[in-house]
Amino acid sequence: MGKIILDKMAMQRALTRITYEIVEKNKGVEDLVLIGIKTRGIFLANRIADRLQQLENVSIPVGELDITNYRDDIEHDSMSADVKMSNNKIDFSIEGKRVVLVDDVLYTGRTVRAALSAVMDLGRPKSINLAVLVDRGHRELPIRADFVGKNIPSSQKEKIKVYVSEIDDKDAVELIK
Ligand code: 3GP
Ligand code: 5GP
Ligand code: MG
Repeated sequence: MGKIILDKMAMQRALTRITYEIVEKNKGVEDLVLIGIKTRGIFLANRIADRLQQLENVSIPVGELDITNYRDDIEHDSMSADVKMSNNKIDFSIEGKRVVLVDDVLYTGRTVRAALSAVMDLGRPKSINLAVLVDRGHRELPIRADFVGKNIPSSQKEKIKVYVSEIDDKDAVELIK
C-alpha cells in the first residue's frame, strides 16, 4: 500500500539542503530563530538547529508551537491569547528576529496561517519564512513554503506518512494510496 517517497538518507539530505538554503537566504544566521509546529515539525526544527550548530558553530533557539487553539475550524474566539498560547514553548523574544517556521507536511495552509497568527501575538519579527519537509499541494489559502524538502503532488484521498526516528521507529516519508 505505502510507497516510500523519501528514505532515511534522502530525508537527511533534504534537511541538510534546507539548512544551507536557510543560511543562504538569511545571508548568515544572525537573529535566526526556528519554531517547530507540533508534533513532527518540532523534531525537524531541532535537526535543522543541529546542522546549523555543525555548519556555523552557533546555537539557534528552537521554539515549539501548538496551533490547535488557533485553527479556524475550531471555535475559540472567546479564548484569551494567554490560553491560546498555553501549549507553546517559546522562551525567547521574537522581536526583530528572522523566524523560520518548520512543519512536516504543508497541505491546505491553514496550520501555517494559524502559526502566523500565533507568532504575531508574540511580537514583531523581522521576517517569517516557512520550511516544510513535504509540500503535498491542495492549498486553500495564499501560503507557500520558502524551503521544501520534496514536492509530492498528491490526490486529496492520499495520505503522506512522515516518520521521525525520535518518536517513530524510523526516518521515512511514505505515500499511502
Ligand atoms: P504531526 O503532529 O506530527 O504533524 O494531525 C496529527 C497527525 O496526523 C499529524 O502529525 C500528521 O502527521 C497526521 N496527519 C496525516 N494526515 C493528516 C491530515 O490530513 N491533516 C492533519 N492535520 N494531520 C494529518
Ligand atoms: P494544513 O493545515 O496545511 O492543511 O495541514 C498541515 C498540517 O496537517 C501539518 O502539520 C501536517 O502534520 C498535517 N497534514 C496534513 N496533511 C497531511 C498528510 O497527508 N500527511 C501528514 N503526515 N500530515 C498531514
Ligand atoms: Mg505537522
